[in-house]
Amino acid sequence: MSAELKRALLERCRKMEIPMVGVASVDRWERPPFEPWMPEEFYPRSIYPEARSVVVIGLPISLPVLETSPSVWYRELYRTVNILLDQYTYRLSNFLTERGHPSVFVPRDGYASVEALLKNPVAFFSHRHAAYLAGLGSFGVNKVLLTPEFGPRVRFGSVFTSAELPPDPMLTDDLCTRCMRCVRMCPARAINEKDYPEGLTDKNACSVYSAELNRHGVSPCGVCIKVCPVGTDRKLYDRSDASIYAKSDRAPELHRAWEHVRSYGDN
Ligand code: B12
Repeated sequence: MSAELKRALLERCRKMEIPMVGVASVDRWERPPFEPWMPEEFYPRSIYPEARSVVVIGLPISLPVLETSPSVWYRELYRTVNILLDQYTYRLSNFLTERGHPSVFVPRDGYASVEALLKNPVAFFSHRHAAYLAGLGSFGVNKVLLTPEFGPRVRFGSVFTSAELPPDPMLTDDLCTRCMRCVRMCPARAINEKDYPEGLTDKNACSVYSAELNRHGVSPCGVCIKVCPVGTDRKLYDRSDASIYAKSDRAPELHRAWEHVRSYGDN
C-alpha cells in the first residue's frame, strides 16, 4: 500500500486545482454494496486486468450557468468540464505510469453520439459507481451521485491504476432529502420516486429528450441536477432556496435572465 504515492498524487491534484478526489480499491466492485449491481464485465479488473485502484476526480458544474439550461451557455460549460476531466485524468494516469505504476484514464462519457445512446444507453464503465465506491457521495432519487460540496452538480472522471493506493472510506450519510423536485420537474418524466437502485431513470425518455435538445444545439438538459437542494455550492452562489425554479414570482429577475440567455444561439 503506497501512502507516499497517494500523498504525491493528492498534491498533484491540488496543484491542478482539482477540488474532489477519491480512491477505491478494485475489490470494492467485487462486493456489491447494493443490488442490482452491474455485470462483472463492467468491473475495473475486467476492463484493465492490471488495475488495483481507481482514482476518481470530480469537477463542479457552476449552478448559475446550469440554471439557464437548456441553453448554449450550459452546453459550453458541459463541454468545457468534459474536456478538463479527460485532460486531467489523462495527465494523472501518466503521472502514475511515469512513477512505475502503469495507469490509464477512462473517458468521462464513452459513447459516440446521442444516437448511440438511443440504440444502447450504456457505457463500458460507470463513473458514478466509481465515485460512490471512492467515498465521494451517495445516490439521490434523481439516480445520480450527490456530494456534500456540489450536490449532483459534479461530473466525474476515473483513472485505473496498478498502484495499490490506500482507499478512502465510503460515505455513510444519505444526502438525498427526498424533496422530489427532480421527479416533479423532469421535463421528460424520466425519474420515478423510488430510491436508487430500486428505481432507475427511464433512460430512453431521457435520451429522446436529450436528442431533441441536441437538434437545437442545446443539450444536455440537467434539470434534475439543477433543482436538487443538496450541496454547499447553493450557499456560495446565494441559491439556498431551491423553490425558485418552480415559480417565476419567487425570483423574477433571475427568470428574466434565464429566458434572455435561452433566447439566443440555438438552432
Ligand atoms: C449513458 C449516460 C446517460 C444516458 C442514460 C443515463 C443512465 N445510464 O441512467 C442519458 C443520456 C439519459 C444520461 C442523462 C444524464 N446524465 Co449521464 N451518463 C451516461 C454515461 C455516459 C454512461 C452511464 C452508464 O452506462 N454506466 C454503466 C452502467 C453499468 O451503469 P448503469 O447504467 O447505471 O447500470 C445500472 C443499472 O442499469 C443496473 N443494471 C441492472 N441490470 C443490468 C444489466 C446490464 C447489462 C447493465 C449494463 C446494467 C444493469 O446496474 C447498474 C448498476 O447499478 C455516464 C458516464 C459514464 N461512463 O459513467 C454519464 C453520467 C452518469 N451522466 C451524468 C449526468 C450528470 C447526466 C445528466 C444530469 C445530464 C447532464 N449532463 O446534465 C442526466 C441525468 C439523468 C438521470 N437523472 O439519470 C454524470 C453523473 C454525475 C453524477 N453526479 O452522478 C455521468 C457519470 C457523467 C460524468 N462523467 O460525470 N446519461
